[in-house]
Amino acid sequence: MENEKSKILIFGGTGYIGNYLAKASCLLGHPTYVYARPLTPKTTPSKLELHKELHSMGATFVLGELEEHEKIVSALREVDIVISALAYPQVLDQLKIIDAIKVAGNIKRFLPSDFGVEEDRITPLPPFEAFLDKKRKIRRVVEAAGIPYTFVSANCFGSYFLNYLLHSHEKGDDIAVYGSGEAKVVLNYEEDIATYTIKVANDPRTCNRVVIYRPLKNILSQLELISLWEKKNGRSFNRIHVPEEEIVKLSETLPPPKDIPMSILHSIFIKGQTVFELREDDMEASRLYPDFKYTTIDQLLDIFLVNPPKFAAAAFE
Ligand code: NAP
Ligand code: EMF
Repeated sequence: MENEKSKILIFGGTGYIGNYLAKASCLLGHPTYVYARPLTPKTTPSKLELHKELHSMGATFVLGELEEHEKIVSALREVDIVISALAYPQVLDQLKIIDAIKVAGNIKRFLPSDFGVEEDRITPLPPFEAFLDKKRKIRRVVEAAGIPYTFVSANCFGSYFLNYLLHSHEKGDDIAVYGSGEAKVVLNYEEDIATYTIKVANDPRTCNRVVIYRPLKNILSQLELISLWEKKNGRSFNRIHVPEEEIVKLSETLPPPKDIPMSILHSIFIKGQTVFELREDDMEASRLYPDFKYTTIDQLLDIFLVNPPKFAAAAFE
C-alpha cells in the first residue's frame, strides 16, 4: 500500500499546459483522471485527437461541466491529488472545485491553476495585477479551507514564449525587444514544468508550500536569447527595441483583455519580475530534484530549430 502510486485528477487536462500534465502523470505511472467537458459536434479535431491520445496513454476521462457538483465530488472520491490547469477565464470557477474538495474530504493535495509568475511576490501594472488578484484569491480560499496545497510558480512556458519572442524571424530579420532587453527572465520547457508539477504534487516536503521553477540554466535576458538564436541559425536579426513607455501606454489604452499581455510583457521582460531574490527557505524545483535532467534553454532552442511546428502557441484568452 505504501508504495502505491497516488491517483491524480486533472481539470483542464486537455488544455495547453494541462495536456503536458496529464501525459506526465501517465508516464510517471499515476492512475490519471481527466475532468473535461463533454465532446460536442463543435469539438475541434485536435481536441478529439488529444482525448484519444490521453485515453491511449491510460487516462480515464470524467466528462462533465464545472457546475456539476455531485459529479465532481464523486470523481474526487476516487483520487488522492487534484491539479487544476483551467484557463484564465475559469480561475474563479475553481471555487466550485474547492467546495467539492471540502465535501469529498479525502483530497491529500490540491494545486490550483497558477503556473506563471509568483503572484504573491510581485506587483505588476494594473491589468496583470487584476489578473493575478483572482489567482491570489483562490490561494487564500484554499488556505482558509485547510486544504493541503502546493502553489507552483512555473514562470514562462518555454516553447510558448520562444514562439512569441522569436517567431517574427520567419517573416523577416526583425525581432522585437521589450525595453533594453537586459532584464533576466525564466523560460522552462512545458514537458519539464509538467514533470516537476507531478513530482511536487506527491512530495511531502512541498505540502502547504510554494515551489518556484527556476533552474539556473533557464535564466537569461532577451538579448542573450536572441544572440543564442542567431548563432544556431547562422544569421543575424535586427533588434527593434520597444520602449518601456510604449508598453506602459498600450497597457493603459488597449481595451481589455488586450491590455493584459502588454502588462505581462512589462512585468516579465522590462521589470524582470520572474527573477526576484530567492530566500534561504524558498523551494526551487531543480534544487528539490537535482537528479532530474531538465531541458536547458540552449537545448530547447535546438528542438525549436529542428521542429518549429511543435511550438504553436496557445492564444491569449
Ligand atoms: P487553456 O489551454 O486555454 O485551457 C485549459 C482548459 O480550461 C481547457 O482545456 C478547458 O478544459 C478549460 N476551459 C476552457 N474554457 C472553459 C469553459 N468555458 N468552461 C469550462 N472549462 C473551460 O489553458 P492554459 O493556457 O494551459 O492555461 C492554464 C494556466 O496556465 C492558467 O493559469 C494560465 O494563466 C497559465 N499560463 C501560463 C503561461 C506561462 O507562460 N507561464 C502561459 C499560458 C498560460 P476542457 O476543454 O478539457 O473541458
Ligand atoms: O500570453 C501571455 O503573455 C503574452 C505576453 C500570457 C499567458 C501568459 C502568462 C504568463 C505568466 O507568467 C509567465 C500568464 C500568466 C502568467 O503568470
